[in-house]
Amino acid sequence: MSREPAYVALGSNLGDRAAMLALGYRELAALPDTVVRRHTAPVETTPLGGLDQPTYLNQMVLLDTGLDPLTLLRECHRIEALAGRERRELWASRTLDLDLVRYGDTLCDTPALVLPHPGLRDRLFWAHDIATLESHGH
Ligand code: PH2
Ligand code: MG
Ligand code: MG
Repeated sequence: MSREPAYVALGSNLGDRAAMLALGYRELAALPDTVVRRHTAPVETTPLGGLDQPTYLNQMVLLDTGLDPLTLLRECHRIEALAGRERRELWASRTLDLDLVRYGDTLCDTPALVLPHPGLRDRLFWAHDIATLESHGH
């Protein structure tokens, strides 16, 4: 079965942030037809978006997955809910955020999903994590 490389960014700035990222990682690794190929170490990052909120812990994983992009996105939302994520306002503090940053060479721009993730433009830590994961590819 063919699988695609998918970069998923994990972020948390509420509760036990390290435990939230670990939960996200575990759940992503347990998805059907999916393996984690590589991951970066969690890093502290300054909150973007101009809101006064706690510091984030961010991490990125590289999956090989047979799930299509929308199915993977739906699974990400399910895992966020499992972590007690409440969706209130845009960019509010969150226990766990899972963003699909890149999915193979797929380009798409729909209300449900934009690929690559537009946040790549201003998130240097994402670009850095992708470069790290790519440089160790085999
Ligand atoms: N996510 C946001 C808003 N701001 N800032 C950092 N440092 N890291 C994030 O993951 C992040 C953010 C909305 O998703
Ligand atoms: Mg996000
Ligand atoms: Mg998100």
